[in-house]
Amino acid sequence: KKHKSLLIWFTGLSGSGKSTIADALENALFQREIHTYLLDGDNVRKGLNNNLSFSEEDRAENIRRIAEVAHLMLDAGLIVIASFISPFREDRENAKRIVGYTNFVEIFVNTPIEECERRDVKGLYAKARAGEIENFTGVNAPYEPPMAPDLEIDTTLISVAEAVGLIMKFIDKRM
Ligand code: GGZ
Repeated sequence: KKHKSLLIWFTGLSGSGKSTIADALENALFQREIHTYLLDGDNVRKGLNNNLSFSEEDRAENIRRIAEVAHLMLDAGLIVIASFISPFREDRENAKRIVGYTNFVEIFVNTPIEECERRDVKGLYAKARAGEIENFTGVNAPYEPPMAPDLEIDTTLISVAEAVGLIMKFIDKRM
């Protein structure tokens, strides 16, 4: 069945679980034979945006380019999933403007920083606390939470499967 293109945008701290949920969501959509593309740090910061740092200016440019690429993918009829810390409200608003407000779904993965830091999958929080990483979000760089996200998920309270269920229910109404 025909569906509307959407950009499903995950924002939250490093280690919050954004990419885990984004991966599971992509699988759920694949099961329904919906064509998706997942944009994340692994495929964007290593390629298109490999000249960008984590300064405020470069994060703004990171998000701007991602939104422009997503806009092209929406033209192609895809459901685009984006998983980026995207800590600045202004940058997220810019992304919404670029793709069109009605095409944008904002999901705030609001896992407490204590839990993100406890997980520390890549050891980055420890390095940041030791002063070895500058501008690390949540440690020595800010995170501005969304004021009115479409959905808010705390991975200490619900499972990945439950999170995907909530998102599927929400986007069903928007597709
Ligand atoms: C935040 C950093 C930093 C700094 C490297 N601050 O857990 P990860 O490793 O895999 O996810 C983080 C990723 C964040 O890139 P984004 O493109 O999502 O950031 S933004 O939207 O703010 O532009 C982390 C790693 O890159 N990383 N240095 N200083 N995260």
